[in-house]
Amino acid sequence: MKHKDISPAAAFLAGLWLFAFMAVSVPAQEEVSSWPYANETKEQKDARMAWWRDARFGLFIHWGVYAVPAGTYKDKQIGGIGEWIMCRGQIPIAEYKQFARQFNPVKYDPDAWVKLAKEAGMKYIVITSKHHDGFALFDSKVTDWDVVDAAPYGKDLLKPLAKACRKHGVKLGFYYSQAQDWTHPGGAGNTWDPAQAGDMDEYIKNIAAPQVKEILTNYGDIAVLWWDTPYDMNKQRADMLQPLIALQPGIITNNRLGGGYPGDTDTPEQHIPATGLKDRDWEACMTMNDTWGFKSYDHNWKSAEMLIQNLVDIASKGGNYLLNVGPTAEGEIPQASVERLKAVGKWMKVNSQSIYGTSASPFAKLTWGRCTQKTVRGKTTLYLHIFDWPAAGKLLVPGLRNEIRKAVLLAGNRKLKTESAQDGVIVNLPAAAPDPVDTVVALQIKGELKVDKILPSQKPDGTVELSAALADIHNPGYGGEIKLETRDAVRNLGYWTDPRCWVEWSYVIDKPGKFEVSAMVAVAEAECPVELIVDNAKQIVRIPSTGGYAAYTKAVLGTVTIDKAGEHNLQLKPIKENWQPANIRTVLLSPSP
Ligand code: H79
Repeated sequence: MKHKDISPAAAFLAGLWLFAFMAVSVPAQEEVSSWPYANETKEQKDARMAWWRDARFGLFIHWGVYAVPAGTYKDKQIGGIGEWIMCRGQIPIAEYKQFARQFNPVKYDPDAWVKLAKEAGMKYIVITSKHHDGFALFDSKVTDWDVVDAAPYGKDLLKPLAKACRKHGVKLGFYYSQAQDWTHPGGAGNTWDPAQAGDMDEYIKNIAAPQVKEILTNYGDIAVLWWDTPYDMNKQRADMLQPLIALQPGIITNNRLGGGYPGDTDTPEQHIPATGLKDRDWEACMTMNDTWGFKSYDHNWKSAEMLIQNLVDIASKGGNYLLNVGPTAEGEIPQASVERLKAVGKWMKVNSQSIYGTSASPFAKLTWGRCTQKTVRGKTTLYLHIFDWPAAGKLLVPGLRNEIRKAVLLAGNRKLKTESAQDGVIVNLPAAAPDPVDTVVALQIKGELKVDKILPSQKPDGTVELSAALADIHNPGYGGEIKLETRDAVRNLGYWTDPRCWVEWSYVIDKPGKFEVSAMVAVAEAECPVELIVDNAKQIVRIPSTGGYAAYTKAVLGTVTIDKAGEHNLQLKPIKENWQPANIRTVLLSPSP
Protein backbone atom coordinates (compact mmCIF):
# COMPACT_ATOMS: atom_id res chain seq x y z
CA MET A 1 0.00 0.00 0.00
CA LYS A 2 1.28 3.39 -0.86
CA HIS A 3 1.05 5.92 1.93
CA LYS A 4 -0.92 8.25 -0.32
CA ASP A 5 -3.79 5.85 -0.33
CA ILE A 6 -4.38 5.75 3.38
CA SER A 7 -6.89 7.84 5.28
CA PRO A 8 -5.81 10.05 8.19
CA ALA A 9 -7.38 7.53 10.56
CA ALA A 10 -5.34 4.75 9.00
CA ALA A 11 -2.29 6.97 9.15
CA PHE A 12 -2.90 7.52 12.83
CA LEU A 13 -3.16 3.76 13.37
CA ALA A 14 0.00 3.32 11.36
CA GLY A 15 1.59 5.86 13.70
CA LEU A 16 0.51 3.82 16.68
CA TRP A 17 1.83 0.67 15.02
CA LEU A 18 5.09 2.40 14.44
CA PHE A 19 5.15 3.48 18.00
CA ALA A 20 4.65 -0.12 19.12
CA PHE A 21 7.46 -1.11 16.79
CA MET A 22 9.83 1.28 18.50
CA ALA A 23 9.32 -0.37 21.85
CA VAL A 24 10.77 -3.67 20.72
CA SER A 25 14.02 -4.41 19.00
CA VAL A 26 13.98 -5.28 15.35
CA PRO A 27 14.87 -8.83 14.50
CA ALA A 28 17.86 -9.01 12.22
CA GLN A 29 17.25 -10.39 8.77
CA GLU A 30 19.29 -13.31 7.68
CA GLU A 31 20.98 -11.44 4.94
CA VAL A 32 22.60 -8.24 6.20
CA SER A 33 24.65 -7.40 3.17
CA SER A 34 24.92 -3.65 3.42
CA TRP A 35 25.49 -3.46 7.19
CA PRO A 36 29.12 -2.34 7.39
CA TYR A 37 29.56 -3.98 10.79
CA ALA A 38 28.23 -7.39 9.75
CA ASN A 39 31.53 -9.15 10.43
CA GLU A 40 32.53 -7.21 13.51
CA THR A 41 33.88 -9.23 16.46
CA LYS A 42 32.62 -8.63 20.00
CA GLU A 43 35.91 -6.90 20.85
CA GLN A 44 35.56 -4.56 17.87
CA LYS A 45 31.98 -3.78 18.79
CA ASP A 46 32.92 -3.10 22.42
CA ALA A 47 35.66 -0.75 21.26
CA ARG A 48 33.30 1.05 18.90
CA MET A 49 30.60 1.42 21.57
CA ALA A 50 33.03 2.32 24.39
CA TRP A 51 32.60 6.12 24.35
CA TRP A 52 28.81 5.80 24.08
CA ARG A 53 28.54 3.35 26.97
CA ASP A 54 30.79 5.58 29.01
CA ALA A 55 28.76 8.71 28.24
CA ARG A 56 25.34 7.67 29.61
CA PHE A 57 23.94 11.17 29.02
CA GLY A 58 23.36 13.18 25.85
CA LEU A 59 21.43 16.19 24.56
CA PHE A 60 18.77 15.83 21.89
CA ILE A 61 17.99 19.00 19.91
CA HIS A 62 14.78 19.27 17.87
CA TRP A 63 15.01 22.40 15.82
CA GLY A 64 13.40 23.45 12.61
CA VAL A 65 10.71 25.50 10.88
CA TYR A 66 8.05 24.12 13.26
CA ALA A 67 9.55 26.43 15.89
CA VAL A 68 7.97 29.33 13.95
CA PRO A 69 4.29 28.32 14.37
CA ALA A 70 5.40 26.97 17.77
CA GLY A 71 2.22 24.95 18.20
CA THR A 72 -0.33 27.41 16.80
CA TYR A 73 -1.81 27.34 13.30
CA LYS A 74 -4.51 29.79 12.13
CA ASP A 75 -5.04 30.92 15.73
CA LYS A 76 -5.71 27.36 16.81
CA GLN A 77 -3.50 25.49 19.23
CA ILE A 78 -2.66 22.19 17.56
CA GLY A 79 -2.49 19.25 19.95
CA GLY A 80 0.37 16.79 20.20
CA ILE A 81 4.08 17.13 19.68
CA GLY A 82 5.15 20.47 18.18
CA GLU A 83 7.32 19.20 15.32
CA TRP A 84 4.25 17.35 14.01
CA ILE A 85 2.24 20.56 13.50
CA MET A 86 2.36 20.30 9.71
CA CYS A 87 0.78 16.85 9.85
CA ARG A 88 -1.59 17.39 12.74
CA GLY A 89 -2.76 20.69 11.23
CA GLN A 90 -2.85 19.23 7.69
CA ILE A 91 -0.95 22.31 6.55
CA PRO A 92 -0.46 22.48 2.77
CA ILE A 93 3.20 22.44 1.73
CA ALA A 94 3.03 25.87 0.07
CA GLU A 95 1.66 27.37 3.24
CA TYR A 96 4.08 25.59 5.56
CA LYS A 97 7.01 26.77 3.47
CA GLN A 98 6.05 30.36 4.27
CA PHE A 99 6.98 29.73 7.92
CA ALA A 100 10.60 29.31 6.82
CA ARG A 101 10.67 33.01 5.95
CA GLN A 102 10.38 33.71 9.66
CA PHE A 103 12.98 31.16 10.65
CA ASN A 104 15.76 33.56 11.46
CA PRO A 105 17.79 32.32 14.41
CA VAL A 106 19.89 35.43 14.91
CA LYS A 107 20.40 34.54 18.58
CA TYR A 108 21.86 31.12 17.73
CA ASP A 109 25.01 30.61 19.80
CA PRO A 110 26.26 27.07 19.15
CA ASP A 111 29.22 27.60 21.44
CA ALA A 112 26.84 28.40 24.32
CA TRP A 113 24.66 25.39 23.48
CA VAL A 114 27.60 23.01 23.58
CA LYS A 115 28.89 24.58 26.78
CA LEU A 116 25.46 24.21 28.34
CA ALA A 117 25.31 20.52 27.39
CA LYS A 118 28.77 20.05 28.82
CA GLU A 119 27.86 21.89 31.99
CA ALA A 120 24.87 19.54 32.38
CA GLY A 121 27.29 16.62 32.22
CA MET A 122 26.28 15.51 28.74
CA LYS A 123 28.91 13.87 26.52
CA TYR A 124 27.14 14.01 23.18
CA ILE A 125 24.60 15.96 21.18
CA VAL A 126 22.15 14.65 18.60
CA ILE A 127 20.48 17.34 16.48
CA THR A 128 17.71 17.07 13.88
CA SER A 129 19.53 17.63 10.60
CA LYS A 130 16.17 17.06 8.91
CA HIS A 131 12.87 16.16 10.57
CA HIS A 132 9.64 14.83 9.06
CA ASP A 133 8.81 18.24 7.53
CA GLY A 134 11.77 17.70 5.23
CA PHE A 135 13.49 20.98 6.15
CA ALA A 136 17.27 20.67 6.36
CA LEU A 137 19.27 22.66 8.90
CA PHE A 138 22.24 22.37 6.53
CA ASP A 139 23.15 23.54 3.07
CA SER A 140 21.86 20.71 0.93
CA LYS A 141 22.70 20.61 -2.78
CA VAL A 142 19.71 18.42 -3.66
CA THR A 143 16.94 20.71 -2.44
CA ASP A 144 16.04 24.33 -1.82
CA TRP A 145 14.06 23.33 1.25
CA ASP A 146 16.89 24.08 3.64
CA VAL A 147 18.04 26.87 5.93
CA VAL A 148 20.38 28.36 3.36
CA ASP A 149 17.92 28.62 0.48
CA ALA A 150 14.54 28.97 2.19
CA ALA A 151 15.21 30.99 5.33
CA PRO A 152 16.39 34.58 5.75
CA TYR A 153 19.18 33.38 8.03
CA GLY A 154 20.86 31.85 4.98
CA LYS A 155 23.67 30.00 6.74
CA ASP A 156 24.32 26.35 7.47
CA LEU A 157 23.40 25.73 11.12
CA LEU A 158 25.28 22.48 11.55
CA LYS A 159 28.75 23.72 10.54
CA PRO A 160 29.24 26.02 13.55
CA LEU A 161 27.72 23.42 15.86
CA ALA A 162 30.20 20.82 14.61
CA LYS A 163 32.99 23.29 15.21
CA ALA A 164 31.81 24.07 18.75
CA CYS A 165 31.50 20.36 19.54
CA ARG A 166 35.05 19.75 18.37
CA LYS A 167 36.28 22.70 20.40
CA HIS A 168 34.64 21.51 23.63
CA GLY A 169 35.20 17.78 23.18
CA VAL A 170 31.53 16.88 22.87
CA LYS A 171 30.54 14.18 20.36
CA LEU A 172 28.09 15.16 17.64
CA GLY A 173 25.34 13.03 16.15
CA PHE A 174 22.77 13.74 13.48
CA TYR A 175 19.11 12.80 13.56
CA TYR A 176 17.82 12.23 10.03
CA SER A 177 14.20 11.40 9.11
CA GLN A 178 14.89 9.04 6.24
CA ALA A 179 11.36 7.79 5.52
CA GLN A 180 8.86 10.41 6.54
CA ASP A 181 9.29 13.57 4.53
CA TRP A 182 6.15 15.63 4.14
CA THR A 183 7.47 18.05 1.51
CA HIS A 184 9.74 16.19 -0.91
CA PRO A 185 7.68 14.15 -3.40
CA GLY A 186 7.63 10.47 -2.56
CA GLY A 187 8.56 10.85 1.10
CA ALA A 188 6.32 8.94 3.49
CA GLY A 189 3.69 10.34 5.82
CA ASN A 190 2.01 13.16 3.91
CA THR A 191 -1.61 12.09 3.46
CA TRP A 192 -3.08 15.57 3.01
CA ASP A 193 -1.28 17.38 0.19
CA PRO A 194 -1.38 15.93 -3.34
CA ALA A 195 1.53 18.22 -4.27
CA GLN A 196 3.77 15.79 -2.45
CA ALA A 197 2.77 12.71 -4.49
CA GLY A 198 5.68 10.71 -5.78
CA ASP A 199 7.66 7.52 -5.72
CA MET A 200 9.32 6.63 -2.45
CA ASP A 201 12.19 4.75 -4.10
CA GLU A 202 12.95 7.88 -6.10
CA TYR A 203 12.74 10.01 -2.97
CA ILE A 204 15.22 7.78 -1.16
CA LYS A 205 17.51 7.76 -4.17
CA ASN A 206 17.37 11.48 -4.97
CA ILE A 207 16.84 13.14 -1.60
CA ALA A 208 17.46 10.93 1.43
CA ALA A 209 20.58 9.12 0.21
CA PRO A 210 22.37 12.24 -1.12
CA GLN A 211 21.48 14.17 2.02
CA VAL A 212 22.76 11.42 4.29
CA LYS A 213 25.94 11.51 2.23
CA GLU A 214 26.12 15.27 2.78
CA ILE A 215 25.71 15.12 6.55
CA LEU A 216 28.24 12.29 6.81
CA THR A 217 30.78 14.08 4.63
CA ASN A 218 30.74 17.81 5.30
CA TYR A 219 30.83 18.12 9.09
CA GLY A 220 33.92 16.28 10.29
CA ASP A 221 33.59 13.36 12.71
CA ILE A 222 30.01 12.32 13.25
CA ALA A 223 29.53 9.94 16.15
CA VAL A 224 25.87 8.95 15.79
CA LEU A 225 23.33 8.69 13.01
CA TRP A 226 19.85 8.67 14.50
CA TRP A 227 17.27 7.35 12.04
CA ASP A 228 13.58 7.78 12.83
CA THR A 229 10.15 6.35 12.00
CA PRO A 230 10.83 3.63 9.40
CA TYR A 231 7.44 4.24 7.81
CA ASP A 232 7.13 2.29 4.53
CA MET A 233 10.77 1.28 4.66
CA ASN A 234 11.83 -2.08 3.29
CA LYS A 235 15.17 -3.75 2.83
CA GLN A 236 15.65 -2.42 -0.67
CA ARG A 237 15.12 1.17 0.47
CA ALA A 238 17.25 0.69 3.58
CA ASP A 239 19.99 -0.70 1.38
CA MET A 240 20.21 2.62 -0.44
CA LEU A 241 21.08 4.30 2.88
CA GLN A 242 22.82 1.76 5.04
CA PRO A 243 26.15 1.55 3.13
CA LEU A 244 26.60 5.32 3.51
CA ILE A 245 27.40 4.99 7.21
CA ALA A 246 30.77 3.60 6.14
CA LEU A 247 31.62 7.26 5.38
CA GLN A 248 32.08 7.66 9.14
CA PRO A 249 34.15 4.76 10.47
CA GLY A 250 32.98 3.77 13.93
CA ILE A 251 29.67 5.60 13.73
CA ILE A 252 26.85 4.33 15.95
CA THR A 253 23.35 3.99 14.51
CA ASN A 254 20.02 3.29 16.15
CA ASN A 255 17.34 0.70 15.44
CA ARG A 256 15.03 2.91 13.39
CA LEU A 257 16.34 2.54 9.85
CA GLY A 258 13.88 -0.22 9.00
CA GLY A 259 14.35 -2.94 6.40
CA GLY A 260 15.17 -5.42 9.15
CA TYR A 261 18.38 -3.73 10.30
CA PRO A 262 18.74 -3.73 14.06
CA GLY A 263 21.41 -1.00 14.26
CA ASP A 264 23.45 -0.67 17.43
CA THR A 265 21.01 0.82 19.90
CA ASP A 266 17.40 0.36 20.94
CA THR A 267 15.51 3.57 21.49
CA PRO A 268 12.59 3.52 23.92
CA GLU A 269 10.80 6.85 23.42
CA GLN A 270 9.22 8.83 26.24
CA HIS A 271 9.44 6.01 28.73
CA ILE A 272 12.00 4.11 30.78
CA PRO A 273 11.82 0.33 30.36
CA ALA A 274 10.79 -1.29 33.66
CA THR A 275 13.93 -3.40 34.00
CA GLY A 276 16.12 -2.16 31.15
CA LEU A 277 16.69 -4.08 27.93
CA LYS A 278 18.65 -7.29 27.98
CA ASP A 279 21.65 -7.82 25.67
CA ARG A 280 21.15 -4.57 23.76
CA ASP A 281 22.63 -1.12 24.13
CA TRP A 282 19.73 1.25 24.67
CA GLU A 283 18.99 4.92 24.98
CA ALA A 284 15.78 6.39 26.36
CA CYS A 285 14.95 9.62 24.54
CA MET A 286 12.69 11.91 26.51
CA THR A 287 11.37 15.46 26.54
CA MET A 288 11.50 17.95 29.42
CA ASN A 289 7.94 19.10 28.74
CA ASP A 290 5.48 17.38 26.37
CA THR A 291 7.01 18.31 23.03
CA TRP A 292 10.25 17.85 21.11
CA GLY A 293 10.00 20.88 18.84
CA PHE A 294 9.34 24.26 20.49
CA LYS A 295 5.73 25.03 21.47
CA SER A 296 5.22 28.46 22.96
CA TYR A 297 2.53 27.37 25.42
CA ASP A 298 3.84 24.03 26.65
CA HIS A 299 4.83 24.78 30.23
CA ASN A 300 4.41 21.26 31.54
CA TRP A 301 8.04 20.98 32.61
CA LYS A 302 9.36 18.04 34.54
CA SER A 303 11.20 19.11 37.66
CA ALA A 304 15.00 19.05 37.76
CA GLU A 305 14.63 16.48 40.55
CA MET A 306 12.72 14.20 38.23
CA LEU A 307 15.29 14.63 35.44
CA ILE A 308 18.11 13.70 37.83
CA GLN A 309 16.23 10.67 39.10
CA ASN A 310 15.42 9.66 35.51
CA LEU A 311 19.11 9.84 34.60
CA VAL A 312 19.97 7.68 37.60
CA ASP A 313 17.09 5.26 37.00
CA ILE A 314 18.19 4.81 33.37
CA ALA A 315 21.87 4.34 34.30
CA SER A 316 20.85 1.81 36.98
CA LYS A 317 19.19 -0.19 34.21
CA GLY A 318 22.23 0.06 31.92
CA GLY A 319 20.94 2.65 29.46
CA ASN A 320 21.70 6.14 28.16
CA TYR A 321 19.49 9.19 28.62
CA LEU A 322 19.01 11.42 25.58
CA LEU A 323 17.27 14.47 26.99
CA ASN A 324 15.65 16.92 24.60
CA VAL A 325 15.55 20.67 24.16
CA GLY A 326 13.49 22.48 21.52
CA PRO A 327 15.05 25.85 20.66
CA THR A 328 12.95 28.76 19.39
CA ALA A 329 12.97 30.11 15.84
CA GLU A 330 15.26 32.88 17.12
CA GLY A 331 17.77 30.28 18.20
CA GLU A 332 17.30 30.25 21.93
CA ILE A 333 17.00 27.23 24.19
CA PRO A 334 13.98 27.95 26.41
CA GLN A 335 14.98 29.37 29.77
CA ALA A 336 13.10 26.61 31.61
CA SER A 337 15.31 24.06 29.85
CA VAL A 338 18.48 26.02 30.57
CA GLU A 339 17.64 26.18 34.28
CA ARG A 340 16.97 22.45 34.43
CA LEU A 341 20.14 21.53 32.58
CA LYS A 342 22.13 23.69 34.99
CA ALA A 343 20.46 22.01 37.97
CA VAL A 344 21.31 18.57 36.59
CA GLY A 345 24.86 19.84 36.00
CA LYS A 346 25.13 20.95 39.61
CA TRP A 347 24.26 17.44 40.73
CA MET A 348 26.62 15.91 38.15
CA LYS A 349 29.48 18.08 39.37
CA VAL A 350 29.37 16.20 42.66
CA ASN A 351 28.17 12.83 41.45
CA SER A 352 29.11 12.24 37.80
CA GLN A 353 31.48 9.38 38.63
CA SER A 354 28.35 7.44 39.67
CA ILE A 355 27.00 7.84 36.10
CA TYR A 356 29.89 7.81 33.60
CA GLY A 357 31.17 4.40 32.65
CA THR A 358 28.80 2.62 35.00
CA SER A 359 26.69 -0.42 34.32
CA ALA A 360 23.38 -1.71 35.61
CA SER A 361 22.54 -2.42 39.22
CA PRO A 362 23.36 -5.90 40.53
CA PHE A 363 20.35 -5.78 42.87
CA ALA A 364 16.81 -6.88 42.15
CA LYS A 365 15.09 -3.76 43.48
CA LEU A 366 15.93 -1.35 46.27
CA THR A 367 13.39 0.30 48.57
CA TRP A 368 15.50 3.44 49.02
CA GLY A 369 16.71 4.21 45.51
CA ARG A 370 18.98 2.90 42.78
CA CYS A 371 22.45 1.46 42.29
CA THR A 372 25.05 1.75 39.54
CA GLN A 373 28.42 -0.02 39.47
CA LYS A 374 31.85 0.31 37.96
CA THR A 375 34.83 -2.03 37.94
CA VAL A 376 38.23 -0.47 37.28
CA ARG A 377 41.33 -2.70 37.26
CA GLY A 378 39.49 -5.43 39.11
CA LYS A 379 38.16 -3.12 41.81
CA THR A 380 34.40 -2.74 41.97
CA THR A 381 32.60 0.29 43.31
CA LEU A 382 28.87 0.26 43.97
CA TYR A 383 27.23 3.66 43.78
CA LEU A 384 24.26 3.74 46.11
CA HIS A 385 21.81 6.41 44.96
CA ILE A 386 19.65 7.27 47.93
CA PHE A 387 16.33 8.81 46.89
CA ASP A 388 14.59 8.03 50.21
CA TRP A 389 16.83 8.78 53.17
CA PRO A 390 16.43 6.15 55.90
CA ALA A 391 15.01 7.64 59.07
CA ALA A 392 17.25 5.68 61.44
CA GLY A 393 20.41 6.60 59.53
CA LYS A 394 21.10 2.97 58.61
CA LEU A 395 21.04 1.99 54.98
CA LEU A 396 20.71 -1.72 54.23
CA VAL A 397 22.35 -2.90 51.03
CA PRO A 398 20.34 -6.09 50.72
CA GLY A 399 22.10 -9.32 49.90
CA LEU A 400 25.58 -7.81 49.54
CA ARG A 401 28.09 -10.43 50.75
CA ASN A 402 31.40 -8.62 50.16
CA GLU A 403 33.73 -7.08 52.65
CA ILE A 404 33.86 -3.32 52.28
CA ARG A 405 37.08 -1.53 51.45
CA LYS A 406 35.72 1.95 51.91
CA ALA A 407 32.41 3.86 51.94
CA VAL A 408 32.35 7.53 50.98
CA LEU A 409 29.63 10.13 50.53
CA LEU A 410 30.36 11.78 47.19
CA ALA A 411 28.97 15.01 48.64
CA GLY A 412 31.88 16.26 50.74
CA ASN A 413 33.94 13.06 50.41
CA ARG A 414 33.01 12.07 53.93
CA LYS A 415 33.96 8.56 55.01
CA LEU A 416 31.18 6.38 56.39
CA LYS A 417 31.20 3.34 58.67
CA THR A 418 29.77 0.07 57.46
CA GLU A 419 28.94 -3.23 59.12
CA SER A 420 28.02 -6.67 57.86
CA ALA A 421 24.63 -7.99 58.88
CA GLN A 422 22.60 -11.09 58.16
CA ASP A 423 20.63 -9.37 55.38
CA GLY A 424 23.59 -7.65 53.77
CA VAL A 425 25.75 -4.63 54.45
CA ILE A 426 24.64 -1.70 56.56
CA VAL A 427 25.97 1.77 55.82
CA ASN A 428 25.79 4.29 58.66
CA LEU A 429 24.62 7.63 57.36
CA PRO A 430 24.48 11.10 58.82
CA ALA A 431 21.07 12.12 60.15
CA ALA A 432 20.14 14.39 57.27
CA ALA A 433 20.51 13.81 53.54
CA PRO A 434 23.15 16.11 51.99
CA ASP A 435 21.06 16.04 48.80
CA PRO A 436 17.36 15.21 49.19
CA VAL A 437 17.08 14.41 45.47
CA ASP A 438 19.81 11.79 45.34
CA THR A 439 22.73 11.46 47.73
CA VAL A 440 25.34 9.04 46.44
CA VAL A 441 27.48 6.71 48.51
CA ALA A 442 30.47 5.14 46.77
CA LEU A 443 30.93 1.70 48.27
CA GLN A 444 34.25 0.15 47.32
CA ILE A 445 34.10 -3.57 47.85
CA LYS A 446 36.79 -6.21 48.23
CA GLY A 447 37.09 -8.94 45.64
CA GLU A 448 34.56 -10.03 43.12
CA LEU A 449 31.02 -8.80 43.63
CA LYS A 450 28.81 -11.24 45.53
CA VAL A 451 25.12 -10.41 45.76
CA ASP A 452 22.29 -12.68 46.87
CA LYS A 453 19.13 -11.75 45.05
CA ILE A 454 16.78 -10.62 47.78
CA LEU A 455 13.13 -10.27 46.91
CA PRO A 456 10.19 -9.39 49.13
CA SER A 457 9.36 -12.50 51.12
CA GLN A 458 7.03 -13.79 53.78
CA LYS A 459 7.20 -12.28 57.25
CA PRO A 460 6.91 -14.62 60.24
CA ASP A 461 3.11 -14.29 60.04
CA GLY A 462 3.20 -15.44 56.40
CA THR A 463 2.31 -12.11 54.76
CA VAL A 464 4.19 -10.57 51.85
CA GLU A 465 4.22 -6.81 51.48
CA LEU A 466 4.71 -5.49 47.95
CA SER A 467 5.42 -1.80 48.33
CA ALA A 468 5.18 0.87 45.64
CA ALA A 469 8.96 1.40 45.61
CA LEU A 470 9.52 -2.27 44.75
CA ALA A 471 7.16 -2.35 41.77
CA ASP A 472 8.38 -2.69 38.21
CA ILE A 473 6.46 0.06 36.42
CA HIS A 474 5.52 -0.38 32.77
CA ASN A 475 4.73 2.90 31.03
CA PRO A 476 4.01 2.98 27.30
CA GLY A 477 5.30 6.48 26.49
CA TYR A 478 2.98 9.08 24.91
CA GLY A 479 0.05 9.28 27.29
CA GLY A 480 -0.22 8.92 31.02
CA GLU A 481 2.53 7.44 33.11
CA ILE A 482 2.51 5.89 36.54
CA LYS A 483 4.81 7.92 38.75
CA LEU A 484 6.44 6.64 41.86
CA GLU A 485 5.70 9.63 44.08
CA THR A 486 5.84 10.39 47.78
CA ARG A 487 2.56 11.38 49.44
CA ASP A 488 2.38 12.09 53.15
CA ALA A 489 5.89 10.65 53.39
CA VAL A 490 4.74 7.33 51.90
CA ARG A 491 5.75 6.03 48.47
CA ASN A 492 2.76 5.75 46.16
CA LEU A 493 2.06 4.62 42.61
CA GLY A 494 0.27 7.71 41.35
CA TYR A 495 -0.93 9.50 38.20
CA TRP A 496 -2.24 6.16 36.95
CA THR A 497 -4.56 7.76 34.43
CA ASP A 498 -3.66 5.65 31.41
CA PRO A 499 -5.00 2.09 31.36
CA ARG A 500 -2.05 0.98 29.23
CA CYS A 501 0.20 1.44 32.27
CA TRP A 502 0.69 -1.57 34.52
CA VAL A 503 2.82 -2.79 37.42
CA GLU A 504 4.32 -6.04 38.61
CA TRP A 505 6.26 -7.42 41.53
CA SER A 506 8.50 -10.43 42.03
CA TYR A 507 8.59 -12.04 45.47
CA VAL A 508 9.40 -15.26 47.22
CA ILE A 509 7.04 -17.68 48.94
CA ASP A 510 8.44 -20.33 51.26
CA LYS A 511 5.16 -21.36 52.93
CA PRO A 512 2.82 -22.01 49.99
CA GLY A 513 -0.94 -21.97 50.34
CA LYS A 514 -4.00 -19.84 49.83
CA PHE A 515 -3.58 -16.07 50.07
CA GLU A 516 -5.90 -13.12 50.27
CA VAL A 517 -4.71 -10.30 48.02
CA SER A 518 -5.44 -6.82 49.33
CA ALA A 519 -4.10 -3.36 48.60
CA MET A 520 -3.72 0.00 50.30
CA VAL A 521 -5.49 2.13 47.74
CA ALA A 522 -7.19 5.44 47.18
CA VAL A 523 -9.72 5.75 44.35
CA ALA A 524 -11.97 8.76 43.93
CA GLU A 525 -14.87 8.19 41.60
CA ALA A 526 -16.03 4.63 41.21
CA GLU A 527 -14.62 1.15 41.49
CA CYS A 528 -12.03 0.31 38.91
CA PRO A 529 -11.68 -3.06 37.26
CA VAL A 530 -8.23 -4.57 36.98
CA GLU A 531 -6.66 -7.86 35.99
CA LEU A 532 -4.89 -9.52 38.88
CA ILE A 533 -2.39 -11.93 37.38
CA VAL A 534 -0.46 -14.27 39.65
CA ASP A 535 2.02 -16.52 37.82
CA ASN A 536 0.00 -16.24 34.59
CA ALA A 537 -3.32 -17.09 36.26
CA LYS A 538 -5.63 -14.20 35.52
CA GLN A 539 -8.71 -13.02 37.38
CA ILE A 540 -10.70 -9.83 37.07
CA VAL A 541 -10.97 -7.98 40.35
CA ARG A 542 -12.36 -4.61 41.37
CA ILE A 543 -10.64 -1.90 43.34
CA PRO A 544 -13.49 -0.19 45.18
CA SER A 545 -13.90 3.55 45.36
CA THR A 546 -12.52 4.83 48.65
CA GLY A 547 -14.18 8.22 48.33
CA GLY A 548 -11.12 10.28 47.37
CA TYR A 549 -7.61 10.26 45.99
CA ALA A 550 -6.19 10.80 49.46
CA ALA A 551 -8.54 8.39 51.25
CA TYR A 552 -6.40 5.28 51.60
CA THR A 553 -8.21 2.11 52.58
CA LYS A 554 -7.23 -1.51 52.68
CA ALA A 555 -9.28 -3.14 49.95
CA VAL A 556 -9.57 -6.87 49.46
CA LEU A 557 -9.09 -7.73 45.79
CA GLY A 558 -9.35 -11.52 45.69
CA THR A 559 -7.87 -14.83 46.67
CA VAL A 560 -5.06 -16.76 45.02
CA THR A 561 -3.46 -20.13 45.57
CA ILE A 562 0.32 -20.38 45.38
CA ASP A 563 1.21 -24.01 45.73
CA LYS A 564 4.94 -24.04 45.13
CA ALA A 565 7.74 -22.52 47.17
CA GLY A 566 10.03 -20.19 45.24
CA GLU A 567 9.92 -17.02 43.18
CA HIS A 568 6.55 -15.73 42.04
CA ASN A 569 5.10 -12.81 40.13
CA LEU A 570 2.06 -10.61 40.59
CA GLN A 571 0.77 -8.14 38.00
CA LEU A 572 -1.96 -5.51 38.05
CA LYS A 573 -3.22 -4.55 34.59
CA PRO A 574 -6.09 -2.12 34.13
CA ILE A 575 -9.13 -3.02 32.11
CA LYS A 576 -9.58 -0.20 29.61
CA GLU A 577 -13.32 0.22 29.91
CA ASN A 578 -14.26 1.97 33.13
CA TRP A 579 -10.69 2.44 34.30
CA GLN A 580 -10.52 4.84 37.23
CA PRO A 581 -7.17 6.29 38.26
CA ALA A 582 -6.02 4.47 41.40
CA ASN A 583 -3.34 5.39 43.92
CA ILE A 584 -1.61 2.31 45.28
CA ARG A 585 0.76 2.21 48.23
CA THR A 586 1.12 -1.51 48.72
CA VAL A 587 -0.27 -4.85 47.72
CA LEU A 588 -0.46 -7.41 50.50
CA LEU A 589 -0.60 -11.19 50.31
CA SER A 590 -1.96 -12.66 53.56
CA PRO A 591 -2.36 -16.37 54.33
CA SER A 592 -6.01 -17.22 54.19
CA PRO A 593 -7.67 -20.21 55.83
O1 H79 B 1 11.44 13.25 16.67
C1 H79 B 1 10.55 12.90 17.70
C2 H79 B 1 9.19 12.60 17.16
O2 H79 B 1 8.72 13.59 16.30
C3 H79 B 1 9.44 11.32 16.44
N1 H79 B 1 10.45 10.65 17.23
C4 H79 B 1 10.89 11.55 18.26
C5 H79 B 1 12.33 11.36 18.62
C6 H79 B 1 8.26 10.52 16.26
N2 H79 B 1 7.58 10.50 15.14
N3 H79 B 1 6.62 9.65 15.27
N4 H79 B 1 6.67 9.15 16.45
C7 H79 B 1 7.68 9.64 17.12
C8 H79 B 1 5.78 8.12 16.87
C9 H79 B 1 4.70 8.72 17.70
C10 H79 B 1 3.51 8.75 17.17
C11 H79 B 1 2.40 9.15 17.96
FE1 H79 B 1 1.16 10.56 17.35
C12 H79 B 1 2.33 10.13 18.95
C13 H79 B 1 1.15 8.57 17.80
C14 H79 B 1 0.24 9.26 18.59
C15 H79 B 1 0.96 10.22 19.32
C16 H79 B 1 2.09 11.46 15.85
C17 H79 B 1 1.71 12.39 16.74
C18 H79 B 1 0.96 10.79 15.37
C19 H79 B 1 -0.12 11.36 16.00
C20 H79 B 1 0.36 12.34 16.83
